[in-house]
Amino acid sequence: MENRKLLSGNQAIALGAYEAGVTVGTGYPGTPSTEILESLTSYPGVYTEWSVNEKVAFEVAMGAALSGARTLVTMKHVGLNVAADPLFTASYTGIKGGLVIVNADDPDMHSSQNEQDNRHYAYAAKVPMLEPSDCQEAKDFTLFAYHLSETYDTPVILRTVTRLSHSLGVVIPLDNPARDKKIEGFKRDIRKYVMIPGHARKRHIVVEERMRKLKDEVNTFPLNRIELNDTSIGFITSGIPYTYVKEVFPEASVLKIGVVNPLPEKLIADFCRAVKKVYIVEELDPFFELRIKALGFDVEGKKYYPVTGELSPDSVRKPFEEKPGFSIKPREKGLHTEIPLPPRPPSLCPGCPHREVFKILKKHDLFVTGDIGCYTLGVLPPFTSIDTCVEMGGSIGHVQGIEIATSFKTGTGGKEGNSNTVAVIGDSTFAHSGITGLLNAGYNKRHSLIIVLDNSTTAMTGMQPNPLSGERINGEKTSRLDYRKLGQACGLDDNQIRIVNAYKPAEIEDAVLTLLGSGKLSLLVVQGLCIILKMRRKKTEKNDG
Ligand SMILES: Cc1ncc(C[n+]2csc(CCOP(=O)(O)OP(=O)(O)O)c2C)c(N)n1
Repeated sequence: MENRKLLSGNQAIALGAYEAGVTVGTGYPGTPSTEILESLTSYPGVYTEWSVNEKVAFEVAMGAALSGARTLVTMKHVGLNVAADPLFTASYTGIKGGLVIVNADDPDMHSSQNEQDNRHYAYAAKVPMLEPSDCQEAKDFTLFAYHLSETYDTPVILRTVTRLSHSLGVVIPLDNPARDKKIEGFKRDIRKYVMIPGHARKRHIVVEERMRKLKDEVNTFPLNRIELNDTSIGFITSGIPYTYVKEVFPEASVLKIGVVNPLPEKLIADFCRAVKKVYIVEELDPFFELRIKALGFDVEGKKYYPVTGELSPDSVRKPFEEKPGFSIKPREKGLHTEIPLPPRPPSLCPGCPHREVFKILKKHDLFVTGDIGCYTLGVLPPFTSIDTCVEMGGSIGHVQGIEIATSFKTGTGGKEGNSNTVAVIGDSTFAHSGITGLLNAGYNKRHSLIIVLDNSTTAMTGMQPNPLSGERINGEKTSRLDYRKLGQACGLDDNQIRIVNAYKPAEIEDAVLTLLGSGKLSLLVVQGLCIILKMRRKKTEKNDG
């Protein structure tokens, strides 16, 4: 009893990683995954870092894994797009120390720009993917993921979703976790680690053999299980939807899938033969449904359930409410459902230092290619001054494309700038993937104005430090990126780089108009500490003093 803990899904994953003997944890913040690495940082004997982006996080974790350390790398679903390049080839090289990637999907887009279903990545990259349903499983599956990773010499993806990452549940920790893995250090093995075509062709065969072997053995893994009850109706499901199915149909038969890739085909066949009518309950894409239909089974799923948004006990119940012919009925609605909450639309904080910039951009009716962060909220009234927002770092590429196309419209064929469009990006996003855009602009002789709204933190995801903060994940002091040197190194003239105080609107306005009017590639950095961080620091100082 005493040993029980109440943990979020994210904290449970961190505990699982600690119990598995992880010594290196990397990641880039992103809701709903952020708290995993923050939690792992509190354990002794573990190195953690916020890397500058997910690709680098993956690479650092992979280097450590190839040296024999057990490693964890965390990111949100769109982060895996950034890290996909190393992921696909890490599947070929294999790992040495266990390498587990936590990928947090966000059905219903609570705080994301899209709703992609990352189960497709596991299939495409040919790596195993596990999906827990509750906090205890989040920990247990993490432990199992390391076993799988080292047994099969492969990276393993652990998929969570917002509902699991952020829900609280009881978790029983191990009494004496064996954190005794010896780290051998890196050993040369060029046929395995240097993926020139001659080596990679052979490694691809290894990958296919590994997946074939796993495909057989996965049928016996305890993570997949048949719960045979009433055989008139059965559900194949996984993750959070499993809990909805159990709540609504406690008497139905269920195949709970814990290993999403590769699928336990024998178990699926056994289940489909044992149960009269099988429904697939899965959020987002018909990932299971298409594969199970391809096995020749007449199952139904997306006929009743949407490919957008989250499911809920109510939405799982709905198609069955008036469906006759089954010996079991959905359980009555509980009291807890459908509590209407008042809408809480987001807005820029009242004291945000960067409100002034948006006022100026609006006043001069400029087009603004935007990026992802708190400042995206500049799209909303009263500012309404963001015109694009697609992905992290995108603003700097978009402004260049607009400049090029516009110059064709005006007849200068890419030779001249565009005086009415600017890019706006935050400091963490600039470090993540904006710098390469700036380098591209310098190299390709562009003329745009790029504005970095620097608040010294990654505010949107909860104040994680970044290369513009001067501190690391554990509070340790470190270097801070020098915008001026960077701008010069990317080909900007020194007088095209201005760094101004966010609380001096006249200076900001002058800089915007002068730099834009110069028709040359320019960098304007507007600096003002995030108001929430400022207040937090004041509070800590007060408490300390
Ligand atoms: C590829 C990717 N990784 C992570 C995220 C999550 N995320 C959204 S905004 C943001 C960074 C915001 O920080 P910053 O650019 O400094 O702007 P601020 O919120 O501080 O204004 C992050 C990490 C994302 N949307 N996409």
